[in-house]
Amino acid sequence: MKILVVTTSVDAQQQWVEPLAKALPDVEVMLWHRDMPVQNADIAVVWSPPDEFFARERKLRVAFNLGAGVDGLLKLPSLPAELPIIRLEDAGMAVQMAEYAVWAVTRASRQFDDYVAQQREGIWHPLPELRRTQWPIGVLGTGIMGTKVAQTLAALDYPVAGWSRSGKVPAGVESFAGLEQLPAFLARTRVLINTLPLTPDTRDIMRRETLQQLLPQAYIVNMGRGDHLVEDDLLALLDTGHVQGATLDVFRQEPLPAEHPFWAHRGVTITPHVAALSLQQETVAQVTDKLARFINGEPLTGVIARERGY
Ligand code: NDP
Ligand code: OXD
Repeated sequence: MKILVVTTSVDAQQQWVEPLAKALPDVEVMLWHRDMPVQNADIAVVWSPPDEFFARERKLRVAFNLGAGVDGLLKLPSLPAELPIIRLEDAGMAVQMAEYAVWAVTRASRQFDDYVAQQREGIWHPLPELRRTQWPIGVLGTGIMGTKVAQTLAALDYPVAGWSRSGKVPAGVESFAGLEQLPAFLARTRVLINTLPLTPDTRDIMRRETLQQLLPQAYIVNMGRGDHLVEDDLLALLDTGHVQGATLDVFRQEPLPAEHPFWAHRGVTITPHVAALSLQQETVAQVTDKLARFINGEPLTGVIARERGY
């Protein structure tokens, strides 16, 4: 049995190949290189692989994704239609997403950004108290990531709602389901936090028409994918003041181009796609466990439903 690891990480050998080889002593684990001959590998462990990899390795039985989102994988033309794709489920990422959301929300609602600005000016000036009812939060996508985000913010007593296809939300979070309930969800939301997967149904979901339906002085937090947000529409709504600010981790083009207006915009905070990192120990443990189940023909979770795209 042979595993090929394909990632964009510079230290993939140490980060993924060596720990996987240690955890799976009976399996050959190798780092894939463009210039190596075809390996006829059985298993792929990937993050952002090039299309060429799937064009060349035609004997694969399964591909494990080293992340939660599989949009980058599913768009590859050479990815075989029947190849089972298994994604990471949580693996230590959900708590990081929740942390990121708390950071973004409290900077705006508790005015921590304003205090940083005041410090720079040497100003000692307590600002008015926070009324949580003035900061209703709406979480787009209440899967593994969105559930943790919604639960964490609800535990801080913000009014929180979640929007998904099924309407499944954790206790204490208001539920909205499907496109028909999207307008009502947006109309009660001031802080919109995106944790959706990128699919044909969710692409561009945050655009002028939807963002305009948010409460005034809205705030946007995007941790899903860059293609969920129409960036020019956000910039236009920041200019009108309908949106007061945004914290963005993901972008239509990554790395964000040097000339992009987000870099210098006062209302925008950016991070380089790090809201949640794939943690080595948790990821290797999960991939190893799922691999053993796959080999033994046992049921396993995290299998992508190709027709719905997540
Ligand atoms: P899940 O599959 O567990 O959850 C997806 C959620 O989105 C579900 O609630 C699902 O609804 C909902 N959803 C999907 N399509 C639609 C739709 N058309 N309309 C309404 N709701 C929809 O995924 P995860 O929570 O594990 O991950 C979500 C995404 O977070 C990833 O795909 C990735 O893009 C992003 N991510 C970003 C990271 C970062 O560092 N920035 C790190 C990790 C993940 P239902 O429950 O009804 O199926
Ligand atoms: C993921 C990511 O999808 O890191 O896991 O974006």
